[in-house]
Order: sequence, then structure tokens, then C-alpha cells
Amino acid sequence: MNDDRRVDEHSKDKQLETFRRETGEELTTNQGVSIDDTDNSLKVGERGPTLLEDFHFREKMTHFDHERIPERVVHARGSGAHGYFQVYESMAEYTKAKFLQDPNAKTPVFVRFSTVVGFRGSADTVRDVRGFATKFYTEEGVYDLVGNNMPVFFIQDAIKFPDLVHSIKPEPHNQIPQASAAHDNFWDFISLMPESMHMIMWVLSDRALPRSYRMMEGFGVHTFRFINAAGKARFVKFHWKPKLGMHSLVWDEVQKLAGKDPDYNRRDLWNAIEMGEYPEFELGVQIIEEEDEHKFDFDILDPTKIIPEEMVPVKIIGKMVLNRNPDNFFAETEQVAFHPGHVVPGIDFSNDPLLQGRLFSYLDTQLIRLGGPNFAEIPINRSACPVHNNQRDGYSRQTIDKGRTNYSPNSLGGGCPMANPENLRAFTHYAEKVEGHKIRKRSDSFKDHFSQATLFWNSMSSAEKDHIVSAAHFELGKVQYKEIRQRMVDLFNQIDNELAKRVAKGIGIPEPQPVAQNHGQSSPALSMENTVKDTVSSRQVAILVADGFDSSQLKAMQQALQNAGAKAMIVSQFSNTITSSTGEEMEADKTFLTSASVMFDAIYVPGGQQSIETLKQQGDAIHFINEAFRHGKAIAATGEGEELLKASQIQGIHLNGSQGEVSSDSGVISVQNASNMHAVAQTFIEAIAQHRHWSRQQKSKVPA
Ligand code: HDE
Repeated sequence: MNDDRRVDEHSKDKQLETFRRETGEELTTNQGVSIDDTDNSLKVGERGPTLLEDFHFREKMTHFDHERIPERVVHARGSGAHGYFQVYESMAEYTKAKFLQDPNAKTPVFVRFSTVVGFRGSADTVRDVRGFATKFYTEEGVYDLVGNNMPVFFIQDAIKFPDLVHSIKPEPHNQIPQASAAHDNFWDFISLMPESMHMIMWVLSDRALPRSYRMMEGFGVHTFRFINAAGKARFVKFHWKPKLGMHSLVWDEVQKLAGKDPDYNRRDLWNAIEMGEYPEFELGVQIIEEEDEHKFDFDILDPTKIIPEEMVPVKIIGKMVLNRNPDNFFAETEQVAFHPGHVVPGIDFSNDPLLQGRLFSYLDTQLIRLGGPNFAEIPINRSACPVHNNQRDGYSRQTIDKGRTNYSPNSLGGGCPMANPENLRAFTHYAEKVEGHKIRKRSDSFKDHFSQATLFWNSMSSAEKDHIVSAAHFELGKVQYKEIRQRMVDLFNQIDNELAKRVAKGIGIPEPQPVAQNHGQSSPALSMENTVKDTVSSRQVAILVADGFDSSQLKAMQQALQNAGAKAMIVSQFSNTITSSTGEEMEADKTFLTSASVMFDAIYVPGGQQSIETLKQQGDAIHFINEAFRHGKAIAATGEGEELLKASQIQGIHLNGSQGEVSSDSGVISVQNASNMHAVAQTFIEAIAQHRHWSRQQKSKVPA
């Protein structure tokens, strides 16, 4: 009997290795019989009917006919990655969970990021919540932290989930729209669900448009429990903090990307891992003593509430590194089955009614999606430590259980496998005392639906506020029923009168009078403006060139960007060789046709008289500049490159010309005298690290 429970960073990979298959030389049937021809079915004569006895044809076609499984009812579109988790210091004081004890131990993980609403084939860049689900293969069994990139949820009770999802999915009569909340059914539902307003503020904010799965936070949402070896329990909220900071795309950009590269976030994750730019997230916890459960002016069981970080600091306890792409999308990313009920000793639930309902739903949904009760045997779902029980049979059973006993208690099998109350490693549910009447009622402590929505609004920078208002204009602008738009303005008015007035103005609703007093509180941690802005690691920079470019400027910039960890790509009209003013040849990485400014974080235009004259005649190059400017991206031009900026329609920016020091005006750096490329590159890199430059004036006048 192999009962070795030790797990290290490579345990899961080794286990998966036993299931991997390389392509062999010989083509065979599933029974291993070699095949001589897979292009012609077996027929009676060359032009005759196909024979039923063609087992190869039947097997090949039958397998193909059954290749699809139902997509997830929500979170259908996702991208996965392998990696490891490592705790920084023992958490023994708070939890006995084994994987949170030893700072030298690395626990294998598999993460799946997802959008929520769109179908499996929908675009990545849509306004939506992102799923952030992590499977830890620990030596005490599988632990799943099934979170989102927003810390709250739309509803307070799981029983409303089918209604919520029905309302946001494409409308049932015509299946429109795809992967979008901008339709009447959704806002009809929301306008009648005031408890959703805090989450709505998050969904309308830039958090719903992540630049990358590597640049968003993750949250366990619910309050969970940590239990230590002495049995002491504390409440805990989980946070993932991205090492690269939180950064978002802009609305115009996401819509264009959805057409030009619907796999934008998936590709970004894949490429980053392939390039060795391993995504890293730190795990943080907010810990609340049991006796403090009622000290807040909201209920910590209410999933529409955060515990502001300024109130209970987030203690960073470890890091996760994603360092390996899956071998096969279907086998791993599609078949992975997460479940908030997959917990290990030391981590337990709270009575959050949303969490309680989820504990039912996830197991239930896998039964239909993965075709029966044996999904835990699918390689990606297997525990890395041994599994023994009396569960048997069912569709696609893989395990060959030896022995004659499949029941408990037994004597014929020596009583094994045995549930043992003395086993210190066994999961023991926290013995919380609960008493009450059976009632269908929401607690009064769940009644305040607006204070934290106001907190969120107050915490936004002015650019973030603008984005929320524009998002509301778009979403509600698509709503045909005026009474729904009116109800939404009334709800926004409960949050803040200025917000409601600004929203009303764009959607044909009269400006409302104030009905509630804004409490004036804010939480700086909620604003993305305050995030990490000190790295350009893995950022994509387009270098626009044509024949006759200045190669010394280009090379100096390329080198500086590379040294800083960014990825520079040459973009030109055609994908052929381009020749510099001094006769050097370079290959274009992308063309104006195969790429677009929306696929880059920043743009650089090196000088070279002939190159700039050509680019000035190319509408695509001008559009590149206008669009990047409109989207707030860093733009640098050196030497004659400045002429291209002048030929574009960017406005309100001071082009530096030949005078003075290298400086950035709202993220635009232009220097005619390119003698100090080092200083130009450093200023450009700092501007890219800022991610976006919202301060640009009059940018809405720039056509793009
Ligand atoms: Fe989920 N959710 N959910 N959810 N959820 C699913 O499970 C559900 C909720 C989350 O990459 C489904 O396997 C209910 C909150 C993620 O495979 C389903 C409720 C949070 C994923 C389900 C919620 C999440 C899912 C669909 C309200 C953040 C994708 C397929 C009570 C804390 C996991 C599946 C993956 C997936 C039910 C609300 C996160 C139907 C009933 C809150 C990241 O079981």
C-alpha cells in the first residue's frame, strides 16, 4: 500500500507525467491496431457505398462526434497555468493547514483565470468580472481557492444566482448579446436588486477590463475561517496581489481588441510564461478575531461588503509563481474542476449564505459537465496525495480497486480504509454553535446596500470616476426601457448625487435631486491609481519604421527596453526586410495589418528622414499614433520621429523639440536632438511604467 503523502513542487507534474503521451510514428486505432490508410473509407468498389465493417472509420468518426462536453454554465472561457505556492513564514499561529507552515516547502498549484458571462469561444476583453481559481495540491489533499478579481458579489444569497445568471446571459428569445451585460434583462434585474449596487460599481470600473490576468487582484470574497492546531478559530478574507500591479485597458481599446485579438488575455498569459516572465501573486489575509465578529458596521458574512484594508490590514503570507503552461488545453484547463468545498484541515467555512450555496453548486455542476462522479480521477483533478475510500464504479472509472471489500465497517479488509477520530490529520469541522428557527429571511445586518458603494466611488481618482460614468452611459445607453434607466439613476442617487447626475445626463433621464448624504469616507487601497508603477516587465512596445530609419536610435532604444524587461517589436507596412539609412537590414516583427496599437503598451518612433516621410503618408501609422494617444499610452519619438507626431492629430501636448532636457508631457516624449538616447529611453521607460496617462487634455478630440 502506498500511503506516502509527501508533496513537493514537482509532485503534481510527476503524477501528470504518467498520463502524458507523445505522438508516435505509427497510426493506430484505440485498440492499438496499425492502420494503413486514414484518408479513404472502406467501400465496395472505388465509387461504391461505405461498409459498416470499416471499424477505423466508425471509431474515428464516433470519437469526433463525442469530442465536446458542455461548457461551464458561467466562467466558460478560461486560461490555465501551473506553478507553485510558497508561504513566507509559518502560519501555525492561525491555521494548521500544512501547506501554510514551512517556508521551504513549495506546493504545486494549477490556476484558471476566466471571464464569467461569455461563451467558451467569446472574446477575452469584455467588461466582466474575472474568475481567479487556484487548486493547491497539498499533502493533506486538494484545497481550492475559487475567487474572483473583485472582492464582493452581486447578491447576498445563493438562491438568487440562477436569476442573476439568467439575467446577464444572452436574452433567451434571441441569444443577444454575447459576453455583455449591456442589455435590458440584466439592468432590469439589477434595478430591482439594490444589494447589487456595490458590485455594480466595481463592474463599471476599470477593474472589469484587466490589461492582463497577471495584473489583477484576486479575492476569496467570502469570509472563511482559519483554525489552528489548538482548535482556535479566526475569520479570514483571502487576497491575491499581483507583483506587476493592477492595470487596466480602456473601453474603446477592449472593444477593438475583441475583434483584432479575441485571445488577448489568454495569449498574454501564455506568452509571458513561454518567455520566462513568470506571473507572480502574493497571498494576503485579513484576519479577524472571533470576538470582533460584530464590531463592524456591516456584517462580515455579507458578500456584498469588503473589510477595508485600512480597517484590517492585509497580511502578506506567501507567493504564487506560475511557471508552466498546460500541455493540453482540454485535458487540463477545460477539465479542471474547482469547488469551494475542497478544503483542507485548518481552513473552514463561514455562514455566508452565498458561500453556503456555492458549497452545493460546484460538485453538482461537475456531475453533468464532466459526465459523472469520477471527475476527481481526471489527471488534473487528482489529489497529489493518496486517495482511499469505498466509492466505486460509475462512468469512466479509472482506478482498479483491488480487494473484496467496498464497504465500511468491514472485517474482511482489515477494517480499511478507516475513518479514525484519533487521526490528527483528519478534517474536523469547526464546532460552531448554531441555533435558530427555520426561516426564509435575510438578516437585518445585511440591509445597508449603499454605504460601501459610496466608499468605492469616493475612493476613485477623477479619471477612474470618468470611466465609471462612461461605462454607465454605455451599459444603460443600450437599455431600451426608460423605466429601467430611471430606476438605475435612482439607485445611483442613493450612492452619490453627483454620480447619479452625471449618469443621468448621458442616458436621457432628468438630473435627480439629492436623497442621501455622502458619508465622505474613502479607502485608498480601492483605487488602481495607487498601484505598483515601477516596472515595465513584459510590456509590449511597438517601434514604427519604414526604409531609411535611424538604426542607431532604434538599437539604443531596443537595448534599453530589453534591459528593462520590456519587449520591443518592429512594426512596418509589410513583413519584409527594412533597410536603415546606413544600409543595415532588419526584419519587421509585425505589420500594420497583423497588429494594431491596441496590442501594445507603448510606441516609439525613431528618426530617419526617409522613414518618417514614408510613415507620414501611411494612414495606418498616423492612426497608430492617434489611437495610442487616445488610450493614454506612452509615446516616444526621436530625431525626425517628432515630425510623425506633428503629422498626427494628437493635441494639447508640448513637443520638446531640440531644446532643453528630455521630459515627458503626459507620457509623450519627443526629442529632435537624439544625442542622449539613454536619457530618452529612461524617461520613456518611466512613462510606460505609469501604464496610462489620463491627464492628456482634449484627447477626446483625437479621432481613433
Ligand atoms: Fe461560481 N460557479 N458561483 N462564483 N465560480 C462556477 O462551477 C456559483 C461565485 C467562480 O475556472 C460554476 O465549475 C454559485 C462567487 C469561479 O473552473 C458553478 C454562486 C465567486 C468559477 C458556480 C457563485 C465565484 C466559478 C460553473 C453564488 C468568487 C470558475 C462551472 C452562490 C468568490 C472556476 C463550475 C473554473 C464557477 C456556481 C458565485 C467564483 C455553476 C451558485 C461569489 C472562479 O458551480
